[in-house]
Amino acid sequence: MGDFNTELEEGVRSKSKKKVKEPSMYKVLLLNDDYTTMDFVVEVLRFVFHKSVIDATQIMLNVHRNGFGLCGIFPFEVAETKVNTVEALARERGFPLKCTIERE
Ligand code: TYC
Repeated sequence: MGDFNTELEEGVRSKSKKKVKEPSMYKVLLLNDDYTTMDFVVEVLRFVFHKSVIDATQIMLNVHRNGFGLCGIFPFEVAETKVNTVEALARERGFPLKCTIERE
């Protein structure tokens, strides 16, 4: 029964459909500091956020000039994992680089 759209199920499905919400999405923002190197920030944007060199450089400069910049928008757990990965990589290299999560 499950996958077939019988008349009986259709009623049930349309009623329950309204309750199913898309997961909330979260922005991952990178924060500026005076110590992390520009090269390291570009590497992080390339490897953690899969940005091209051109996009990664643009985002890094945006953060450097404006204090913060958008790396991407993800479901909460993905956003949280990316923040943890960025901060762990930065710690390993002795950089104070920080990210935050903001609900979209
Ligand atoms: N402001 C840093 C510097 O001048 C570069 C930098 C850019 C640091 C972006 C963090 O998220 C950042 N070396």
